[in-house]
Amino acid sequence: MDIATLREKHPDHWKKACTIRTLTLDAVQAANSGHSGMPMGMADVATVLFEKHLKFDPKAPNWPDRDRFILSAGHGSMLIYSLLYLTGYPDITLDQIKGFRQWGMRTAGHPEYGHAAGIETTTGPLGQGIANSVGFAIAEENLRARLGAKVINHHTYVIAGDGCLMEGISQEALALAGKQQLSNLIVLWDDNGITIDGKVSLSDVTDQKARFAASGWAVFSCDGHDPVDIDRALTAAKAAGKPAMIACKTHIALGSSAQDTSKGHGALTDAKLIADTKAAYGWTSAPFEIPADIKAQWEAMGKRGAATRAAWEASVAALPTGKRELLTRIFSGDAPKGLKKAILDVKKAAAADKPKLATRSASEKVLTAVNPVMFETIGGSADLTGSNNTKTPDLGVFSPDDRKGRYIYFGIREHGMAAAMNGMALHGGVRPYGGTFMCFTDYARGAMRLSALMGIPVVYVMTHDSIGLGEDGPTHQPVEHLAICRATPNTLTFRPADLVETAEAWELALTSTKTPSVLALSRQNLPTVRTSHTAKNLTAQGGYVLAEATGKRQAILMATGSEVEIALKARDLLEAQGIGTRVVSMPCMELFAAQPEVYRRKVLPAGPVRVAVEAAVRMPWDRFLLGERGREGKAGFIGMTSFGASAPAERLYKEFGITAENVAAEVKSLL
Ligand SMILES: Cc1ncc(C[n+]2csc(CCOP(=O)(O)OP(=O)(O)O)c2C)c(N)n1
Ligand SMILES: [Mg+2]
Repeated sequence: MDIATLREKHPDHWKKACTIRTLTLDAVQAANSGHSGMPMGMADVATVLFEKHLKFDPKAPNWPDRDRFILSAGHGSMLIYSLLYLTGYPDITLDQIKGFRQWGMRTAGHPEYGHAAGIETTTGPLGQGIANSVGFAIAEENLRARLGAKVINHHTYVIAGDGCLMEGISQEALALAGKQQLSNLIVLWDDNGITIDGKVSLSDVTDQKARFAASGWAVFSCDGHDPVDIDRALTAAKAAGKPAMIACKTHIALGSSAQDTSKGHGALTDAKLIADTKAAYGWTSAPFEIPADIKAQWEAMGKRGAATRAAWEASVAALPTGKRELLTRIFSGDAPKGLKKAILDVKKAAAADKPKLATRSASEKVLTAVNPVMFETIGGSADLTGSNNTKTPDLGVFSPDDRKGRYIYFGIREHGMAAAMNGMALHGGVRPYGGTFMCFTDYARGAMRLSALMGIPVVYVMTHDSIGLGEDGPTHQPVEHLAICRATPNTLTFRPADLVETAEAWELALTSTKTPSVLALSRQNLPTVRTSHTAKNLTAQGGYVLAEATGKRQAILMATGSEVEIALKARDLLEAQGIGTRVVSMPCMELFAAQPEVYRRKVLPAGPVRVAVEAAVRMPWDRFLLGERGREGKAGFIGMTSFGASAPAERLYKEFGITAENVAAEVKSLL
């Protein structure tokens, strides 16, 4: 539908949609950067969605049963900022719009979770939002089944662009959603045929509608500027009984001289272009000004959900106390009372039985104890369930036949799994964990980085954490992955040495509220090194003295995970030669670095030779070898300097020199 027809046939709608367009033009011009074209193109779709379909209440932006609105095409951030401002979300004021993209403002270049209520997830890296949405929809389905439709029953709406659909992660996400028949998930595709380099056809001939249909979706189309047609498609999509995709045919940068070109994708700042565009809209207000009657219509939209929300609150108030308290607790992120005891019991039994166990199996033991007492855990794996040991007997399997199931077969989709877990954590009420091989953190990295940036407590169960996995060879043996995880801000990377440390790491991961955790777990069996029980969680200190030197302390060995055993053996060798040697277990460098100086000094005093041993690259260790009172001439590292190789683990440790003998020799050469 062209502008003249729209203005004539739907004058009220037109004015509302143009508020988004003109606010976008004004904010981008003021910031002298940003993306004008996408909000200008999708303004009609967004207006109809908020006016007729979205269940929301700006006065209670975190209402658990609200519909979720996800702007996967995050570059069009002015679309969501306009919507939040216009409908009355308190965090986004007109000053925030005027301060678009400036220091300290909530209106960042791309929408950031935590900046303003109403922003459900951080988007900008294309494809992430649509992949998050699958997790949102899974959480909704699961909680609806387990808590009842009076408590949880809402939709997840996504606006995604050509870029989101081109990204590989979109295929992982939509295949998972199609299999799971997530009928409350609706994707609105901004089908404008344009990306940054030019026409989509420069690089893509995919029939997107056929692709979605092939993956189990219902597919619809609409004229993305005609409010009646948009409403019709949304109504049909909601009734589809499957996840639904609506191809919304739109014009990028509608009404400007840049319309339908890649120039329209970015910042339209030229004064004449903006004036001409506003003239084409019939818009006469000053920059950032909205005629009172139009603003009133937007505010009325913002009030539409208040009664529904009040009714929801009444039905929650009428729940039995236990269920109401459960609902409050799971959405608060607080761990249940039973967790502490479950962990303590595992630790106590481990110290007594001293099992020889791979830490991936240790992790399974912990989960077997924890899942029955944690309503909110949802586990899964990217087709490595038997290797990652993530499935425990009581979970059931989430599927269209069993919505109460708490285990998800994610398929071979590491990136999609990680992004879906982000979505689940953001939805709230569930606490996701999921596994793959440590080496394939690379495949999940885009979403893992966003867990950290958003500050959400997703747990990554990464098994087969070194050359110790053996015969699968260097394609599967991580060497640089611990370094990358440790280099990522706001990420806790745990590499526990035995069942006790694994239980402690899980306790920390499951009580974290703002930080994701990576558990790096061994394939191979490891002895119990924490043989005397302590109620205190020593892993919470990040590093601690596991074995003290007898006599004068001349050396400190630091190690994690499977190499703690090697460090302890090296200590025996050194002590036998009269060289007093302390062993520090360092299951979490980030937590150790966060300890007070007095504690760190106690664990790593100046003076003794320091040798770190870890079957991975040296990089993260320099902080504790050279820093923290260390000295270059007295510091050594035993680990990997190359990729691994295919052979039994024992042989690999020998060939790559990660042995107790070599650790002892390194100490002696430094003394
Ligand atoms: C993963 C990722 N790669 C590249 C970019 C840079 N980028 C931002 S928008 C964009 C083009 C997206 O095209 P489309 O989704 O069609 O948006 P439109 O131009 O229609 O607004 C690109 C390449 C990005 N944000 N994320
Ligand atoms: Mg496009």
